[in-house]
Amino acid sequence: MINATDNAAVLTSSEDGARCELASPTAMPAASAFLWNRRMLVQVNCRGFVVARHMQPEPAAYAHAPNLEAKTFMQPEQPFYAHHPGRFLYVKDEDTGELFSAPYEPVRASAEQFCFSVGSGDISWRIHNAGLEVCLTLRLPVDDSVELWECTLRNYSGRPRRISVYPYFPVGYMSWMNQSGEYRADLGGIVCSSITPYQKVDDYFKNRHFKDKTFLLHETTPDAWESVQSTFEGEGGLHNPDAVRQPLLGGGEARYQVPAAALQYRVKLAPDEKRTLRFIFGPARDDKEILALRKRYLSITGFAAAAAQYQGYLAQGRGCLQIETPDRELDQFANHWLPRQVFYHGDVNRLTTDPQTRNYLQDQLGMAYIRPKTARAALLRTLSQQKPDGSLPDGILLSAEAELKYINQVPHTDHCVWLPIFLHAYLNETGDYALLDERVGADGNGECSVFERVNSAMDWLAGARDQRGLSYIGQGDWCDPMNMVGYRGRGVSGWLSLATAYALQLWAHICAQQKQVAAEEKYARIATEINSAVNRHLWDGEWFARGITDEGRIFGIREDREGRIFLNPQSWALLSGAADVTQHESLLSAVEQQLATPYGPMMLAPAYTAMREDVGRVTQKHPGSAENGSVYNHAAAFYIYSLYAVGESDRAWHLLRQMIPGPDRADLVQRGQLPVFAPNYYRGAWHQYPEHAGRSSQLFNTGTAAWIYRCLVEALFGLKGEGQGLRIAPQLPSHWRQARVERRFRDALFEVQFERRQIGEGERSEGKNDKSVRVYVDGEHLAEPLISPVQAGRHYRLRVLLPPAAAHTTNPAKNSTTKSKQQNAQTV
Ligand code: CEZ
Repeated sequence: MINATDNAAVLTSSEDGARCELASPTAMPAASAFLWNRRMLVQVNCRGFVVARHMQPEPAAYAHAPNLEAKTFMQPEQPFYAHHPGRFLYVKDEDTGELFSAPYEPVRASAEQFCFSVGSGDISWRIHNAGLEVCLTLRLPVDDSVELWECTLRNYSGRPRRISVYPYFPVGYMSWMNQSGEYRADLGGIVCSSITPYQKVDDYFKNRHFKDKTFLLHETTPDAWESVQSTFEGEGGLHNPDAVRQPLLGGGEARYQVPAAALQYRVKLAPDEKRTLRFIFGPARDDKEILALRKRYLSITGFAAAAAQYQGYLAQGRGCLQIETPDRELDQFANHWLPRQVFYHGDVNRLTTDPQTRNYLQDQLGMAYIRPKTARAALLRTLSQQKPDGSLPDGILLSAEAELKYINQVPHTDHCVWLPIFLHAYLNETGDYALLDERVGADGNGECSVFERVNSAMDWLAGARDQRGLSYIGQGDWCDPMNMVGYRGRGVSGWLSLATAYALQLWAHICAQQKQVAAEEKYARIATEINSAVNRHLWDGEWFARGITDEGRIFGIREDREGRIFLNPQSWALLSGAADVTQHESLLSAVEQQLATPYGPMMLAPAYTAMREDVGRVTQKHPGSAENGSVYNHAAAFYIYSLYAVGESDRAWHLLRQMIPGPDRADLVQRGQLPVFAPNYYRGAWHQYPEHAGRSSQLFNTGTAAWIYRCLVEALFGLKGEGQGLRIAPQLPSHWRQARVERRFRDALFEVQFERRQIGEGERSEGKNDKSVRVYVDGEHLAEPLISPVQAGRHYRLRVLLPPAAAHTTNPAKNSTTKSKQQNAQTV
């Protein structure tokens, strides 16, 4: 057992930050990492449990639970249980009968050394147990649904060993209609077959091309095998299965029984001898496909080629920023993990076929910094699905067969808002104003330019308001489960009103650049009207309310015992300018007093503890989870972005830093997450349930990634595109003395050295309060901190001198979090 107060590091990272290593399977038992490719996604936890989906074209499992599983989207805080799908390797000493399993489940024998090692392109373990080292590595190829597993055993016990090694890959309850499993010598492994259950004739025609087989193929022929799950497990249970207590697995065939893929290798290892085994595991339609995969991958050269290709794939997602700052953990997160997460979202759209429109546009906003041509195509695709009235559908269909599912069958009112928000980022990053002239056809409303389509989306937004001038919420806005504020058609959203004002302002700005003066004036005027309406109806004295229900009740206000203050209206009031300077001060302090936690700001507080039928499903979620008062990182990212927008650099930095787990042990253990992605939330309800606050959802699907990347590029380091140039307006935290950054921008490279001027330097000539940033390009001082035009292919060397920090400035994050984190430390 590892204790949270133990000083030994639970987590280490490689020098360059590209690997993150966890030294215990129990300190953070749900800690996970993920790999994906264009066809599949695997989330692997440190103990060996796995959630995997492949696309056919809808997401489907190929290793199942032992009971009938409901089809659902990726869920937060996935519970694990003994028979949860996973990938395991039992190791038995033939002489002593001693048994352990790698990585940790199902035997749970404590190892002399445990290391869960996560790289950008692989997930590995190194286990030392009973004089044996077991290394397991999982990789994916770029373009097939198949897991590539390599297992190396080494005898470091100093004596000859006789062991049996059993890869055990449970396949689970495949189908109530038809399932089986058998060893296939001709294919070289265990193949489990099934028929996806259905009842409607139509479904037969949809399903008949499904990959209903699950295979585990070996490179080296095993000594024995078993494909009946219950025979393998027997009465001993998964932690001590009957089958491994026998000299040899029994070779059983599953005939309408729950199948499993278990192999046995009897191995003799001399001292220091090593043995490597390779396997592939995945779904397939038929034998032919299984054989083809075997041929393509199942060899040392096949694995090596796939690994190299995968690294090439990941290199496309390396992002536009490399940083070297006084904060090593931030560097690692920003250089390796965050752009990887942005690329995952943008390249495969969270492996959905009907991404929510707002998610799609925000994920593609992130892609503007990574691979802008993908972002461009996504905008065109979105507009090609615009409705004749100018509104956008709830999800964007990515293929002809795709259908709107789950939440996309519930009408939400905010989708159009994300168009100018996307365009603002995209146009700044690329300068690709020609996009606005592209012609786009859409069903039922002919062909017109992007510019015209966005105009009509803005007109729709401007029109979808009540007599007070506030935006209708319908069955939800950005907050999906806020479904009952306005379901009777009258309720309005404070957040959406502000977001509409902000979107219209951004669009008015683009209209101005396009010399569309009338449009500019119109949208700017409506934005001002909305800001006034919000002030008139929703300013509660210290902060902005969240909305007004169908019955005319204002909520998110002082009188509310629960859901008293919401974060989103405050952030977007800063962005839209609805908050004047006094309101700005007041709402920041309200947020700090009521929403701050050591893990970031909560999305609302106090969390609801009972259903409010005039607010909706959000109030039914467990207090402190998801939208009901967690540290919902997407909302935290909006807030951080808005703080930067109003120049609150230190506050913004403090919250941005809180989003990354660690580096101190108590914080890592409390969050239970590796700093290899931003999760959609950390548990909130900090005042109600402090012992659970901070716990990560482990869900890496989140709009957070794009926004935080944007904050780093454009705000923290202030290397922001504008018209034909790059503007330099950094907002480094005041305790940083220097930083070094490489920024790729429109095919040019900027090597930037930031240095903070000392107090005294330049004081005489420019006065003590000189807050200006001085920029030198290749040694020459720039009168204005703007490089324009930017020459493609050029390597610019920039020296950026920042104004001196005020004498009292300290590191706010370190000071304010440490105490609370210690109070909150848990022993595990
Ligand atoms: O989904 C996210 C959505 O994908 O919730 C966000 C929303 O802005 C994103 O578009 C805030 O509501 O339906 C539910 O109750 C779920 O909680 C979803 O709202 C949530 C998923 O957990 C994320 O995958």
